Amino acid sequence: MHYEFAFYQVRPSSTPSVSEPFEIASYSMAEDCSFHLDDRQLRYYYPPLPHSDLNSGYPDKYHPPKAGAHPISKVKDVLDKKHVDQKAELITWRGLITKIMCAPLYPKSQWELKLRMDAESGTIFMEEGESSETTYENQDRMCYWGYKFEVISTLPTIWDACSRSDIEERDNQPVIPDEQYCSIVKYHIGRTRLILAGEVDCVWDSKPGVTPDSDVDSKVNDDSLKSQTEGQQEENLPASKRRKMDDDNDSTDPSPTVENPSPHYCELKTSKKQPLEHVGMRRKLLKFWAQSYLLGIGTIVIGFRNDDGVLVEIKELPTRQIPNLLRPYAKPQDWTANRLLVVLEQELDWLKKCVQKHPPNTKFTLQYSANGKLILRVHS
Ligand code: UBG
Ligand code: MG
Ligand code: MG
Repeated sequence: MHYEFAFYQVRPSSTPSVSEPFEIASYSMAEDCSFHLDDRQLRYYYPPLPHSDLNSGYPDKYHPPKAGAHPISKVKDVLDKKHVDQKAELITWRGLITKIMCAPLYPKSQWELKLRMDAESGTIFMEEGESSETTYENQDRMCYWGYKFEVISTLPTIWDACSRSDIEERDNQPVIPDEQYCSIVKYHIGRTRLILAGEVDCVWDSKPGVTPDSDVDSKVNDDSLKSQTEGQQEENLPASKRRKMDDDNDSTDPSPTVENPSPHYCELKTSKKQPLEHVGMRRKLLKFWAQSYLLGIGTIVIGFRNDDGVLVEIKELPTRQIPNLLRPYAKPQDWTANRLLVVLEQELDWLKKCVQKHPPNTKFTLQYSANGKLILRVHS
């Protein structure tokens, strides 16, 4: 049995109401793939040297990603450990909602996601299914360029607290994509209440509530999810972090009294520079916008490179400006930010309606395979 959602059948509609994504928790993942309930992997933006060569250190200093797609149960574990309220209709990775939202932009792509509704909470969990990502020529090196840009554009703490070598030796640092800092946000898109988790490359200025001292403390304390009990974890945390966890204990909804860090975050991207008249460039910028918009990230920094992987320009853009930037170039048939949001609202409504027709814990796969349709397959 299956259900279909066709993009060409999406009814024109006004842009859905979307609340501000509010961070309810954050965590770090270390190179050994252990999860930590702190900000040890949080990085700070500081522009790289102009004309940096993104090939530098390849392959000697490259530790290629080995974690694989992360199960969504990791996010549930973090929220459980932090005693954060998990009331939501859908809990998933930000990257998967980006995939669903941007599917009409990439009619030739193919992917598969797995869904299941939890019997107790009624929440739908969605995670990566069978990967059918096709590889392309030079892919490993081009992925490296992206990761390398992140290393040469960030610092381990705010600039004031950095040593001269922290700043000047960035080009000699190893490139370890499995080290990640992740933010978990809660908000609604149209009629759907979501919790999304995603990787955040760095903060643009500073993260509210994190001082250089508390940052250093958290790097010393090891409150790994893997190796410690919850009580031990809280004891090990610096006072500033314990207070934050107590706040989380009490929260049923994001607290309006704590400043939301999300708008302070910054996404780093690399791209070959092409004019905005070029449809591929407009599509890419729209995908950059969607990925950051979904996690409430305030700024996107794009390192434009030439064909040889040398930076030619760095562009710092407020996320919300990207749709305006694209507007003068849009052709009538183009998908726009607003149209993608309309599609996403209806996709989410459709998904919820279909899943709720079946008993909890029924397994589903959501497939996209180059036919302008999403297909939700029901497995008994
Ligand atoms: P997205 O999709 O918004 O991407 C955010 C960032 O996650 C990207 O930054 C990449 O740095 C990383 N990422 C996304 N997709 C992949 C990928 N296919 N391979 C490697 N990195 C990726 N994360 C790891 O840390 N190590 C892995 O080995 C790894 N393998 C993955 C394999 C597959 C098939 C998929 C679908 C994802 C994989 N991921 C891996 C990503 C994680 O499962 C998870 O999605 C991520 O931790 C955070 O989720 P989102 O932020 O929602 O992911 O966009 O600047 O290139 P950038
Ligand atoms: Mg990244
Ligand atoms: Mg990035």
